[in-house]
This record gives sequence, C-alpha cells and structure tokens, in this order.
Amino acid sequence: MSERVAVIGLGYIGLPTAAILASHGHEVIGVDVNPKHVDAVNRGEVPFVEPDLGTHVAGAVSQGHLRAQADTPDADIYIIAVPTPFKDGNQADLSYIEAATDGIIPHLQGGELIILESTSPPGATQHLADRITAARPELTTNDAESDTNVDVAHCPERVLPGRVMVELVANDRIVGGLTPRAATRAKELYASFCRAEIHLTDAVTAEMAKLTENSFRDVNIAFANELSIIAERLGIDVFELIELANKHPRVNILQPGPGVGGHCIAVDPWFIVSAVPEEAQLIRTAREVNDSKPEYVISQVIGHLDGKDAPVIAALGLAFKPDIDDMRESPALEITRDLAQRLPGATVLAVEPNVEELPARLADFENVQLVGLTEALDRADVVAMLVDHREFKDFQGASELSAPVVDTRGVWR
Ligand code: SAJ
Repeated sequence: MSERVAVIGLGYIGLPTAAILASHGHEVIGVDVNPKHVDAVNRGEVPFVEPDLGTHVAGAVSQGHLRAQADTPDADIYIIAVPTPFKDGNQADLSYIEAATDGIIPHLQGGELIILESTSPPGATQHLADRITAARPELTTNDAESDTNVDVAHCPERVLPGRVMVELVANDRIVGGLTPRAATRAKELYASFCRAEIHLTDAVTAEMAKLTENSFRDVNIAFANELSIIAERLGIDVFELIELANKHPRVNILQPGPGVGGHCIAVDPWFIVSAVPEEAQLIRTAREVNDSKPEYVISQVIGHLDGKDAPVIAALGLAFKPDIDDMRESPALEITRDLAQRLPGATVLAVEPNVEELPARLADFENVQLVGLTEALDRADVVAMLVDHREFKDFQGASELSAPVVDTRGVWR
C-alpha cells in the first residue's frame, strides 16, 4: 500500500520531489505558505521554469495523486524542502525548517517518518528531532523499537537546476538517519523513483556530504579564479593555461568567471565555516576569493575607460550561469549594478537574452538600459563578458570589435 506523503515547501526542490513521488503512485499533498504556489499547483501548473516539471505536475494533479494546500495535513511521511538562507555572521537561518517542523508536530502519533531535504548545517537534523521531543515529550526519535518513535532522516537534494527531473532519477542519493531504521525507511521511499544507488549513513555525515560537494566545487572554482588573476599579471591566457594543465590525467581544474553565484555553492560552504571556524581555513579563503572576483572585474573594466567622460559599457549577461534566467546571487548582476552606481556619468548597456525586462535591482538606475547584443557592441567603449550564454558564444564578429573586451568566461578568446 502506498503511503501518504506531505511535502513541505513547493519550491525548486519540493515541487519536483512531490511531482515525481506522485507520478510513482504515492498520494502526495504539497504544502506551501505562498498561496500563488498552492493555486498554481492545484491548476496543474508550475510557478517557475524547470524543464519537464510541468508535464509531471499536470499529469499528477489530473490523476488525483497530487494536490497542494496551505496547512500541514496528517501524513505517514513528511518531507521538508524549505530554504536555509544565511543570516548575519554567515550563520545558517533554520527558521523555515523550525516553522515546517512546528506545523508537523501536532499531527504526530508515533510511527511517522520525517525527512529533511533542505541543505543544512551539521546538527540540523538532530535539532529538528529535539524540537519534536521538546514539544511532545511522550514521543521519541532515537528508539526505533518504540510505538511512540518518530523516524527522522536527512536526505539532501543534489540536483542541478535546469536538469532536476533527469537528476532526481539518475543521481545517487545519500540518506542519513538518526537511527538505522529511519535511514532504511527513507531509502525505501526514494527507491520508488530513484534508479541510482542510495547510500545509508548517519545524519551528520549526510549533512556534511552535501556541504562538502558544494564546497569542493567552490574551492576548485576559487583556484581557477586565483589563476585568472595570476595569469593576467603574467600576461598569459588563463583559459589556455587551464586547458593545458587539464591534459594531465589527474588534473581537473574548473573554469574562472566573474565570481560564483546561485543559491547553493555561494552559500553552503559558509555553513561549514560557521560550524567550525578555526578548522575551515581553506573553505573560508575560497569563499573570500570567489566573493572578491566581482570587484576585480569592475576594476578591469574601469581600467579600460582611461578616465573617459560619459563612457558606454556593455555588460553581457546578468544571470548566475549560462542559458537560464535565474539571477540569484548573480555576480554578473552585481558587477552591472555596481558599475552603474559608481559611474553615474556612464551608460551601462545590459544584454540578457533570457529576460524581457530589467530585473528590479537594476530598474531604478537611469543609466542602465536593456538592449540587444548588436546595439550594445555598436555603442560600447568597453565590453564586459559576464555570462557564457549561447547567444554570445554564437556571435561571429568578436575579432572585428574595436572596443576592449574583459572576457571573464573566455567566450571570445
Ligand atoms: N561556476 C564557475 N566555474 C565553473 C563552474 C561553475 O565559475 O567551472 C559558477 C557558475 O557560473 C555559477 C556557480 O559557479 O555562478 C554555480 O553554478 P554550478 O552550475 O556549478 O552549480 P549550481 O549552484 O547551479 O548547483 C550546485 C550543484 N552542485 C554541484 O555540482 C556539486 C548541484 O548538484 C546542487 O544540487 C546545487 O548546487 C544545490 O542545490 O546545492
């Protein structure tokens, strides 16, 4: 018999997870505080862009396997997929996880399974369990044999935005239980749709595995970003340098850029740093290197202006990575905004093929315009290549440009 699953948080991770569970026969109730998300899902629609998700949601809703509501229902299994942003001092903000837990607590009778999917600092899963037993002392979370035990596990999401529906099925999963039984039960649930391996461990190791994956990438990108600054100093091409070094069978350096954006890699390493500040020296330094790259790019652009009055700057790309419209924590957006703010006499021509209008953070600047690529290149005194969008890679006339190009992505090298 399939179990009733409540998924708390219908965002980039919760909604795909709810939809894929529903399309594999589970009765799924999605819960979200945002009435627009709830209404969209009940109409069979998706409130954000993610390939193939629309088909899954529409199918699951029309077959009656998925519905959404504002209140947490009674369920056999609860999956928490809410944001964990960071707050002052780069500490993880657990308030969304706590609010989701508080919504579940009145429904618990013993025997339920709660899975935390949100990216979490070490100890967050135990913190969730402690919150349950503090509110309901008759329940346990560490005594799998007891009728009044609630099983608690952490199963971090690992899917790449833009490939979520593919990677949900194809990527290995890591499940960390507060007890072995919690881990085994969570594995059974994910095995209903995940075709890859599901590895069992304890909750803190699972929490750290997720943070480690994103920190590994951050450190590797920081290495590439530091190399880009070293290469410029030495007058060599960093992209050629990395290509050549990567010919070695045991070297695999990632690509430099204008900084690291998105909601994950630019955030998650701080959860390790704030948990163990003395020990996490390299991880902290990598974050600082990547966070300082936008400032370096700004100084490169300004360096090409030669003190010119009323210069025109073309900023190519605003998204945090290629071929998407997502601008969360985007270094390209930050660079564009800072140039406009610091150079009020300049005109900044933003080119972003994936949006129709300027995002709110740029809309207030009178000296920023959203224009097409050709117009920007015709008018620019200096070009900042910030995102390697397909439209920029396909452009054929780069070698004829007279304006200098600060090519952070090596698109036109
Ligand atoms: N970037 C570089 N150089 C590179 C690769 C990336 O500068 O060589 C930049 C990108 O331009 C972007 C940022 O890093 O600004 C992050 O992009 P990304 O594509 O590396 O990763 P995300 O943030 O979209 O998704 C990551 C993924 N984690 C890993 O690959 C280890 C994904 O699997 C996670 O599920 C996701 O974080 C998450 O939700 O944590």
